[in-house]
Amino acid sequence: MDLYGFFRSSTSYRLRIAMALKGLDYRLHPVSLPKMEHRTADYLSVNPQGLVPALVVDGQAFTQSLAIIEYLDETHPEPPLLPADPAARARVRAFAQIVGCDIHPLNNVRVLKYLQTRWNLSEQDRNEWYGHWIAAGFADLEAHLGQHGGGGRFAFGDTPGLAEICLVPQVANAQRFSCDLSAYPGCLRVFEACMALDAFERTHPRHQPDAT
Ligand SMILES: N[C@@H](CCC(=O)N[C@@H](CS)C(=O)NCC(=O)O)C(=O)O
Repeated sequence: MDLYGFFRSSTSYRLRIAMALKGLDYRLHPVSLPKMEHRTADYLSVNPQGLVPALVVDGQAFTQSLAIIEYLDETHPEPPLLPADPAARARVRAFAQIVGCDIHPLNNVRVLKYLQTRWNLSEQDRNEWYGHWIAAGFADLEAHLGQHGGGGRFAFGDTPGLAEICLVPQVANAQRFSCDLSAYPGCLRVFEACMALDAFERTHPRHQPDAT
């Protein structure tokens, strides 16, 4: 398999964790976002959306991290990334989608850039925007954990899966922007439990070959 990603991209980190949990190897093709390599003709031929990550399996390109992760879960079912019970699956997916649909798109590189270039936001204003959506999103994650979490070692039980795959990169990203996450102790507890595992630690941006 060929993984196209960027070390600092949280959606690429999601995919790295999922593949590590499943013990899947891949050839890495670094795509630098600062160098705009995601907009080159070469990369657009892999993912016409011009976003990372993308995964190529036997010549077929897959895009959108959550879709790729569910594809991998279906083609390599062990260990499962979602619980067997449909209601429990819906809770895990809802948690993952708070990150994937409600937090990440508002703070993506192209959105932050647009705010700065089109609307002349200063770096301080941009960081305030970022921090605002982190605070709103993490309050929602914390509430969801409180209502449905169940008190296991991880977010929804004693094994990590899709929820942690989405949470950990978002925490790592918020830390890079120096956001104070102390108001979300449930999320931090799950984050710490994950970072004690090799699959989350060795896939962290700081250990990637393209890290600068
Ligand atoms: N919903 C997509 C989002 C992908 C995405 O936006 N990736 C970011 C990096 S985390 C990116 O490529 N950003 C480039 C840009 O904003 O120009 C997914 O989950 O794969």
